[in-house]
Amino acid sequence: MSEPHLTDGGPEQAPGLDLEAGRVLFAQLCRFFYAAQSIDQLSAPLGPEIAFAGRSNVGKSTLVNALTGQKALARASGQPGRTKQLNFFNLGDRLTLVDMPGYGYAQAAKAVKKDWQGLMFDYLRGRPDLRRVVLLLDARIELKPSDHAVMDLLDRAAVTYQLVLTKIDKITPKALDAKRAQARALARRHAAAFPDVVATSSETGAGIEELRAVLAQLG
Ligand SMILES: Nc1nc2c(ncn2[C@@H]2O[C@H](COP(=O)(O)OP(=O)(O)O)[C@@H](O)[C@H]2O)c(=O)[nH]1
Ligand SMILES: [Mg+2]
Repeated sequence: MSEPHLTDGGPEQAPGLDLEAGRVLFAQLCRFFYAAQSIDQLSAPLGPEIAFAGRSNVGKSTLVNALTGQKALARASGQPGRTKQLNFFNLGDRLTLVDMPGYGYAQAAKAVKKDWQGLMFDYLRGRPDLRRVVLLLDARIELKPSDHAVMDLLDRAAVTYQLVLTKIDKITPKALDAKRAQARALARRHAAAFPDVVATSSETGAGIEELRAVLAQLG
């Protein structure tokens, strides 16, 4: 059987997803409550956490803003590689969203190891309340060695992660089909990867409701 034809990032995996639950969760006030630059600055979790990871400039901060409908919540910038800290946001006392530092600015697996060995790996491994890592991949760009290195690291940390494509407004429906199939195949090859892939655009809103609903199941 061939893949069904898709025209946008939305509805394909919608069956069973409670979009209303996602809407209600993300309609709540979300506020920044602290940043950690080292492991000793981490405070005890308030409850379930979802962390957003991905290469610098992939659209992490923009996605957190789109999900919460708060434009200036997580700082989005055109200048990659700036934030080297974990930023914690409290969503209605139900879910903590964690904006992780971008990796692979230098685009080398080696750089990922160096960046992620300390704080990030400690955080990922030692956080029982971390429900899922949302791993963002730019739909326009081929996977880099740094992406593979992070997926391997997440497998080793045994943290469930979910692949989310970003910036799908920048590609054709046909290219998106191919990218989605590629991401699914990739997820199947990784022990800790969740099988579903969500395709999003913070620009058009495609996939945002779906991702809210997916995350609402975890909080
Ligand atoms: N066209 C388009 N641009 C996006 C999208 N998401 C993010 N961007 C742009 O990509 C750049 C990097 O986004 P940012 O959120 O700062 O990336 P981060 O480094 O991963 O936090 C910014 O210029 C954003 O406006 C999207 O869905 N579509
Ligand atoms: Mg950012």
